[in-house]
Amino acid sequence: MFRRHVRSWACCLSIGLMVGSTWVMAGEEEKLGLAQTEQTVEVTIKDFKFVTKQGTLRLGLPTVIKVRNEDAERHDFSSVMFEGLPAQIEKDGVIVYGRGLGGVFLDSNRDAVVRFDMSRPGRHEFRCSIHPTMSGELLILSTEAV
Ligand SMILES: [Cu+2]
Repeated sequence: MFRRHVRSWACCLSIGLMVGSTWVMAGEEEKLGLAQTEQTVEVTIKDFKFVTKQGTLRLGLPTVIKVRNEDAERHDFSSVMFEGLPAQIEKDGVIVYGRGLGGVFLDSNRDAVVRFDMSRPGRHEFRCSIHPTMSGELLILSTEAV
């Protein structure tokens, strides 16, 4: 009687685990689906500082950097991370394409969007060329590290 009870409990448990693992697999698929789309970084310039909001950035995926200058002062978002890569910078309704774009100047309360495919993993510094003390960085993971 007791043994039978234990067995049915174990049976329930294994069904629970099966259902659980199916759910996890569905979650993984969803994650892969999301990975196909753009990954976004938000950079806000405030009080002569870069404030960066980034999730996990993966190699080779379309990356969108949204930069906003909330200072009264003019700033610049520049980096060698775009060097040699095709990039697109959108500002004031104008889109500039090119390889070797160095960055973008931003007047007070203006924003810009930079799009590119990151092809080098690691830490990538960006800075303001007008104010050399201003700098920030993005961390790009290689797919193997995830
Ligand atoms: Cu600046």
